[in-house]
Formats: sequence, structure tokens, C-alpha cells
Amino acid sequence: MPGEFDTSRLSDPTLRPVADKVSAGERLSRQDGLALYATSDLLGLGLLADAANRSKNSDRVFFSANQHLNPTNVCILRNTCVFCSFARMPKEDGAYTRSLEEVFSEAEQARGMPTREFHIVGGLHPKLRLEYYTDMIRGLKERHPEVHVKALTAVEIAHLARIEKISEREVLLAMKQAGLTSLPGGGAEVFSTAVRATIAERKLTGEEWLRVHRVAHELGIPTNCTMLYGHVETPEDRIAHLEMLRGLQDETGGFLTYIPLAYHPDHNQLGEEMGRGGTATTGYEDLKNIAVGRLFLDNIPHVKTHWPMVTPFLSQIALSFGCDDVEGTVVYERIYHEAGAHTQMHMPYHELVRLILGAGKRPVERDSLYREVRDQFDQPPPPSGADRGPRLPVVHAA
Ligand code: V47
Repeated sequence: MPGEFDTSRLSDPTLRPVADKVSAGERLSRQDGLALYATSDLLGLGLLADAANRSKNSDRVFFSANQHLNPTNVCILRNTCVFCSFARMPKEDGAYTRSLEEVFSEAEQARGMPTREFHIVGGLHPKLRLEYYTDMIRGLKERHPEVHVKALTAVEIAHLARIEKISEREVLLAMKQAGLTSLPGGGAEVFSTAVRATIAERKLTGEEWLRVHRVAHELGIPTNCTMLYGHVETPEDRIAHLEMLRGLQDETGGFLTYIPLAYHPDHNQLGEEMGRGGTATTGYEDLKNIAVGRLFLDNIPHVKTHWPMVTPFLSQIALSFGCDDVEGTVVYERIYHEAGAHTQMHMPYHELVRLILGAGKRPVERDSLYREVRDQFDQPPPPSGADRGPRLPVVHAA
């Protein structure tokens, strides 16, 4: 980080040696990461992460006009990924699988909007073949050539390779040839074997998840990465997870953004077992995970806040805690709303811009590859009296 960070702004002395390392551009160790998680000086941690972010992105905050599409919620891991509220068994109530025409019809909403990206994730369907997905990508590109397709988590890629009896490389290549631009970062959860045995017993291992992303990077397909926090994992598990992401990024440079995902406990087995129904992570934890991610992942260019999960209010504050990237317009969000999120489904473009400007930052609309699409936005007018709600009567002292 160019320039000294003024450590007198930190109230927790254990953060000072970490701040000195950040100022010197030195890589943080596992112990440093644990000190960041252990501190209760949230504002000091935020200042440090904000300085690290500013040195990479200055006051720019990226966002995309995107649309989420979830072609199916049928998933063979339904009974073993106990944190997930989205998946269904094929014959279970609420199970759905869209035909290609239905997917194309949902995507038609992009016509009246400035959409630049389709974000596509679903479940591990026992019968949907690779061709369904390549036809979907090809069909979307034919109908919306200017829209990038970011599709399928590493877990879905590995599943398709298994049912097609081909390699993950071949699946990724076929998808790239159909028009795929990038992969989303889902399915990583927490890489610890013990945590996975508890929350996602039969899912891809951490090493296997990283392998799919390594192959994607080798094929010139950039990807995102995530960590699901706020369930049974420890600070040590989180730091080990971040270390593995940082290690792959050193090798390939293929990760675009890191997204910490806040666990939501409603309507899933884990939430019931933990007695956590109705309460999600706290704002304190959410901000801490943004800040630690920014400081520890020194080689990943962006850190994204997923507003459907942590609310637009908290996402706006996260922009002062090391975050430079906000999830896009979304249009229709299913995964977190099934798990109890009460946020809106869709964030209109101008509201995203307003959220970023309101945090004193400079909005930059980006495409899936973080190329700038637009960076000139007017300050919105100050709220009128009517927007401020009813005025309280003035009470004069007698
Ligand atoms: O892998 C599932 C998470 C992920 C729950 O790459 C849950 O730009 C909280 O990865 N509570 C999928 N989280 C979504 C995802 C994502 C989202 C936004 C942007 C990007 C990107 C990727 O959702 C899953 C899992 O970690 N998830 N269930 C739950 N109950």
C-alpha cells in the first residue's frame, strides 16, 4: 500500500504490526489473519481495509446490470448440503426444471433493461445433460449478443463431467465454445474437510473445487470465488480457506472478485439443528468478513458485497470497509430468499448508482470482465421535503 497507515487510528494494539505489514505491502500470515478476526476494533479494521482497497481501486465502486437465472432447483445433494434452502428432490413439492424456451422467455426481461450479464446457477440435476447448458448459452447469446454469460459453479461443472463421462476441461471448453465468459464463485462454502463433512458431506472437496477453477483459468475463463461464513466454521477454517484461494490466485491470476456469503438459516436443516431459524449473521460479522477478505487476499483485485444477503444498507457501509464491488440489479433472486432473506428481489440501476454515490464513492458500471462500461453519473438531487416524510410539529418551550 503506498503511504504509511497512521496506526494511532487503531485502538487495538495487536492490529499495529499487521497495519505496518499492510503499509509495507507485505503479505499477511495466518497469525495476522487470525488477529484481524479476533479484534473488536471494527472501525480500525475497516480503516485499514479501506486504505488497502483505495490503493487498488481509489474511490471507484464497480457494479453490473445483471440478471440471475436459475434453470432448476433439483439437486442430488439436496439431503446432504444441509445449509441450502433452495434445492429440492426431483419429486418434492416446489421442485422445478425449466425448458430452454422458459429460460429464454425469462431472459427476455433483459430487453427493456441495460443488462450486460446473465448469472446462471442451479442444482445438480440427475438428468440434465451438458447439451442443455450449451444450448442455453448459445440460445442466450443469439438472442442477446451483447450480454455476457457467467454460468455454473465448479460443483455443477464437475457433476456434468461425471454424468457425461468426460473431463472437467472438456465441459468447460464446450461451454466456452457456446459463448461462456466466466464462472461464478459458488459452491466453495468453507474448504475445511471437517466443516464440509458437517454441512456439505457429498459435495466436491476444496481441492476439487480449486481444480475446476484452475482448469477454467488455464482455458482463459476468469472466475469468482466465495466463502460461506456464519455457520459451524472457526476463524482458523476461514483463514485456511482464504489462504487456499490466495494460493491459487498466485498460480493463475484468474480470480476477478471475492464474495463473502453470509449464511441464512431459514428453511434448511442446519438452521433448524443450530436453533438459528430467523437470525442470520450480524452486521458486525458481515463487515468484518469484507474487511478481512480485502486485507488477506492481497492478489484478488475486487471484493464484492452481495446486497440480497446482507441488505443494501449494510452493502453501502461495506464500501467503507474494503469493498469496491456491489452485486448488480439481479432482477429475481431465489437462493437467499428461500433461506429467509427479506431484501428486495431487484435493485433498479439508478438505485444502485444512488447507493454508491450516497457512500461518497464513484460508481463504475462494468461488464463481466470488469471492463468499464460507464463512469459518468450525476449526483442525484437532494431529497425533497416530501421524500423526508412527515415533519414533526415544532414544540416551543413555554
Ligand atoms: O454456493 C446456499 C450459498 C451460493 C445458502 O460469483 C447460501 O458473482 C447463505 O455463489 N445461506 C451460490 N448462502 C451463490 C453464489 C454467488 C452469489 C452472488 C454472486 C456470485 C458471483 C456468486 O449460495 C452457494 C452457497 O454458498 N448459499 N444456501 C444459505 N442458506
